[in-house]
Amino acid sequence: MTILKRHIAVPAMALATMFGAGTASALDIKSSDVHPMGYPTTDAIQYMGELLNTWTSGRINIQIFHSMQLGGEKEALEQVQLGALEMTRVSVGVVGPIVEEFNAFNLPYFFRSTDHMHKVVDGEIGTDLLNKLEAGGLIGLGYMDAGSRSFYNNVRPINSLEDLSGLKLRVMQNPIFVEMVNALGGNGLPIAFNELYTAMQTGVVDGAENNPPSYESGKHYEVAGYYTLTEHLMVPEIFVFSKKVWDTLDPLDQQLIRKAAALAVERERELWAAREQASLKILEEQGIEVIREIDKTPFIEATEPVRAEFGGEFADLIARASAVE
Ligand code: BDP
Repeated sequence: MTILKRHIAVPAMALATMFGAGTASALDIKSSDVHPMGYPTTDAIQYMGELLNTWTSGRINIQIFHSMQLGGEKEALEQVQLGALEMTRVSVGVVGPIVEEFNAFNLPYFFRSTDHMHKVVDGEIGTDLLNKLEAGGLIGLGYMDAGSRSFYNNVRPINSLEDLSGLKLRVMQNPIFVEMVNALGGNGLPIAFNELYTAMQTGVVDGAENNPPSYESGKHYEVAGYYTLTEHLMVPEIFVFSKKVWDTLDPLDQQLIRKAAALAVERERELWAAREQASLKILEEQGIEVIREIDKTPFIEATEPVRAEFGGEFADLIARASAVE
C-alpha cells in the first residue's frame, strides 16, 4: 500500500504540470493475459493502469482481458502486431519465433540464477532485444519474473531423467521447447496454454512443465499430480505494446506508459517471490507430493545439444549473456 501511494503521489504532481494542458486524447488500453486476476502479472498490469489513470486524471486506462478470455499467447501477439489489441503480457517463450535472439532466454539451464537473469534482462542485452521487437510490430515494455519451470505429469513421479522417457509433454509454442523435451527422452508437443488442461484431462498429453504458480493457479495438479522441481527453464515474462497504436500516441503519453511499465515490473517482482512460496504451500495442502531433491546433472547434459543447436545461431549474444556476473 505504501509503495502504491508513493509512486502514485510523487509523479502525479510533476506530471500534472507536464500534462496540465490536457490536449492529448483519451486512451483505453486493452491488455490480455492468460492468467486470472490475483496472479502477479495481472496484478502488476492492474497497478500500471491505476498509475496511468491517476497521473492523467482518468484519461488513460487499462482494461485487462484476463483468464485466457482472448485465447492463447500466440494469438494475442498477433492481435497486438495488427493493432487490434494494444497490449499483452506473454512468456518470452512465444516471442522467440518473432525475434529469434529471444531464444537465448529460452535455452534450458541457461541462466545461472534469478540474479543472473535479472542482470541480463535489465541490462544492455535485455534492452537491445526489446528494441529488436519494433521490427516485428511490437514495443517491448519490460520483463517480469516467472521463476523456473519444472515437469509434471499423471503417469509416474519423476525421480531421474529415465522417468521422463516416452512421456508426452506439452510445451509452449516454440520449436526449441519441443527439441528440449525430445532431448530429455520425452515427446514434446506444442499446445496453447488455454488448451492444456483439457489436453491433459483427455490424455492428449501426459503432462507439461511450468512454474509452481502456473501449475497451481491453472489447477493442473488436478489432472497431473506428479511434480518434480527439475527447474530446466527460467523464461521471463514480457509485456509488449502494439507499435501500430504506439506510433499514433503523443510522445508524452509514450513516456508515461514507459514509466508506469517500469513500476509495474518492480511490483510484479515483489509479488512473484511470495506467490511462488504460497503456491508450493497450496500444492502440498492439496496432497501433491512435490519432489524437490533431484540430481539435475543428467538433465543439463542431455540438453547440451539443444543449447548447441539453437544457441549456435547467436553465439555472441550467448557469450555476452554468460559473461554477465
Ligand atoms: C506461464 C506463463 C504464461 C505462459 C504459460 C505457458 O506465465 O505466460 O502462457 O506459462 O506455459 O508460466 O504457456
